[in-house]
Amino acid sequence: MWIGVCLAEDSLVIDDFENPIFGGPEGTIDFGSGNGSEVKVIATEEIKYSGKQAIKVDFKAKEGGYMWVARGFDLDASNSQWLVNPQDINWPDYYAISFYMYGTDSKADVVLDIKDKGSEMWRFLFKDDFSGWKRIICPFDKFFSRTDWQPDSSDRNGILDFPLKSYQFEILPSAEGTLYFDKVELVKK
Ligand SMILES: [Ca+2]
Ligand SMILES: [Ca+2]
Repeated sequence: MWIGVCLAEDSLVIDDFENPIFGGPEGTIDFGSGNGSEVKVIATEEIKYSGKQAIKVDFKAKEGGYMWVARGFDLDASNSQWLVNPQDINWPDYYAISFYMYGTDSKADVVLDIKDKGSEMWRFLFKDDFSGWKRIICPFDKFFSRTDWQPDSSDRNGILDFPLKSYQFEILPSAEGTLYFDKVELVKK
């Protein structure tokens, strides 16, 4: 039977963590920490949302410390690119970036930062206040330019300039535990 309905794709998958996951200069994921905080990232097949695997992030976020888990372009880990080149994305079609997080209801403050074309860092704040997988949708107009830190090369112009270059997850102090992330998408208007 012919069904005359064609559902338009409402999301573009930009990352699914299906490749080997490792850090370092040749890494496929850019992660690190300082001032007493710790973070470790591995791939896991046991808890995943889509495909064969997700990333498992073990962390200790200490007061005064910092940590990050990043994927994208122009990062220190040279093989951490998304599935899609940012230059090939028609950014005006999308209003949000989304991802899946496996929460533990720890009440920890978690952030998604995005780095814009001018290397300005923009932040979206949320809480680990649920258990299991949940899609977190982060509209671009809900991000704010970070005032606590910016890269030296940042244009700091207060404008979210596209194309974006990278995104990163961070867990804010004080918190300790394990979170899983999977399937990062851009969401159509
Ligand atoms: Ca996956
Ligand atoms: Ca900017």
